[in-house]
Amino acid sequence: MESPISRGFFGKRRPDPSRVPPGQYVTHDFPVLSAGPTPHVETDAWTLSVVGEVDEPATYSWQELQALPHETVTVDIHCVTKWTKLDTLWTGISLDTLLEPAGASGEFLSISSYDGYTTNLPLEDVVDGKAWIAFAYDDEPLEAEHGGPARLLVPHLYFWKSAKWVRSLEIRNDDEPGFWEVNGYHNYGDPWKEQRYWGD
Ligand SMILES: Nc1nc2c(c(=O)[nH]1)N[C@H]1C(S)=C(S)[C@@H](COP(=O)(O)O)O[C@H]1N2
Ligand SMILES: [Mo]
Repeated sequence: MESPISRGFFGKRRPDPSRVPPGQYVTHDFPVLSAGPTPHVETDAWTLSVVGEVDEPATYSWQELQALPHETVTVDIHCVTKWTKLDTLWTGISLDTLLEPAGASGEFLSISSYDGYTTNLPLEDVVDGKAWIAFAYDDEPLEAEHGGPARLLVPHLYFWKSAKWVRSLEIRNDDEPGFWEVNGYHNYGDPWKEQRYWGD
């Protein structure tokens, strides 16, 4: 029989270093990082638009978004302020589900949020199951301070790319640096390459 002591010991084992990018430490909290105050957007006033270089622009109401197929994923997230949180559980809509019917044809994605925040990504970083519009965290509705009712989730890049309170997805032919990207953060933000700031 396994003793409680060895269980406790193994439970406190250091996290698998192959899952922690260079310069990061593992946290068990969920820190809140916002550039400004939390906007409170009611779901009946909430919409998400898919616009720009698309065949069919679309605006989803909350009910229309909820009617799309949901996915639940467990992913590791990495903030440029050096915390990493392993095995976070999210439910949302894959960006593939929004971008395929729109017929997106540009190279870049520019995201705008209800607080005025913007960020930018290559389109290829949000297709093929790499990004979601997440509305639940740990099986609970996403809290407003973490981006509820819905946020972008792009776990393979630093977490500033995961725009909270997401409002529109604009497909573009040219790259448009967002809020942090014009203020010194790296344009791409790969945590495994430590792309924190301009020139990294
Ligand atoms: N709309 C919006 N999204 C945002 C931000 C913000 O200020 N506004 N901050 C970004 C930054 S810098 C980080 S690290 C994460 C933090 O998400 P959290 O507060 O849920 O931990 O959200 C990102 N998304
Ligand atoms: Mo951040």
